[in-house]
Amino acid sequence: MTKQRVLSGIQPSGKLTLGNYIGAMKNFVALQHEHDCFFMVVDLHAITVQQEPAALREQSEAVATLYVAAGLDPAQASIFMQSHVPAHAELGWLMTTMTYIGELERMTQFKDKSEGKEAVGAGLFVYPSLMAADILLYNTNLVPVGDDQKQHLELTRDLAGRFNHRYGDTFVIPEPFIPKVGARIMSLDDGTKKMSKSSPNAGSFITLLDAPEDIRKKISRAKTDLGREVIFDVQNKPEVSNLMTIFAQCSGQTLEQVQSAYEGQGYGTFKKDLAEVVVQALEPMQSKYADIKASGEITRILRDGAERASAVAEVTLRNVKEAMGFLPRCL
Ligand code: ATP
Ligand code: LTN
Repeated sequence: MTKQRVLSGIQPSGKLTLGNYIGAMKNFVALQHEHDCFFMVVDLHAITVQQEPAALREQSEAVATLYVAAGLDPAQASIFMQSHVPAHAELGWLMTTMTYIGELERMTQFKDKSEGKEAVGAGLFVYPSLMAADILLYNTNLVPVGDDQKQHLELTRDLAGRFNHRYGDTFVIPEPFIPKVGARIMSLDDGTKKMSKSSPNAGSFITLLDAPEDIRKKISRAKTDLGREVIFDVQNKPEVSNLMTIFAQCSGQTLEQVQSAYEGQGYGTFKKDLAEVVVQALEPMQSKYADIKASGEITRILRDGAERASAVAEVTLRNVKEAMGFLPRCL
């Protein structure tokens, strides 16, 4: 059987959170051995919200380094910066012309991120067309993402189908790959909101590089529902259920195992143990992060990754342009 192509990306719009790890990166690592994988740092997406240049540089390098620290092997998976492969911006434009305004207006991420803002950049609006280009450039079969990206994936599938119908079979129709547990880790201060790295309240998320004492502090302050039982019930106990999901994902246990281990015990003991489980889960990643950073090898990893990615992306882009009727450039 030929290997399936897997592609995904994370924005360098802040420090990566436990939500990014549980919802997406854990699956990147799991998929790399069986599949042909491309994982990028989507810097062109991050600038749809204003970024300070020094912060963008630092965060971009941090995300790439965390990919490797979390267990991605650059020999197995191509790791690269989106902006190092110009085909993304170019196909992004072509896909924007294939997208209807009504489709973009329905995107909940756009509605959430633009809500209450006076000046909203046009890039934030057309962002899903660029994401579609990212995916379609690589003939991607599977896209490992968290639950919040489902709608963007649906649009990508619609755009690929529309293109194929209009210009002939060109794109592979991709499938989302979403974890059964942990696809939507919630904020520590509000069990109805997604944990997000760009939240203004740093107490609402745990970053992958948080120091153990910060992790303990954030978990002890995490909002818990009324009552005292550790029971998984998303409807009535969203905050505790979220903490139980984090526990299960960081310890490798099932939700049932977590629930029965804490039967009859209060939130206090549970939260204390949860903090230790999270600290232990992140410790190997944090020490590997420090080693990779000190070695300076990320530059080479990104250069190799961009080379492998460009080789695939340029072929697709050439086929797309030919199908659309662009005059070929003969050298
Ligand atoms: P931002 O807050 O800047 O929008 P984000 O934290 O939502 O960023 P992204 O870069 O948009 O992160 O997402 C990277 C990947 O992590 C995506 O696959 C996304 O679905 C996943 N992800 C993000 N937040 C969560 C979460 N809270 N739970 C599960 N998966 C998540
Ligand atoms: N939209 C995604 C990031 C993203 C992505 C992609 C994910 C951009 N391009 C391609 C998967 C495949 C997000 O906000 N998390």
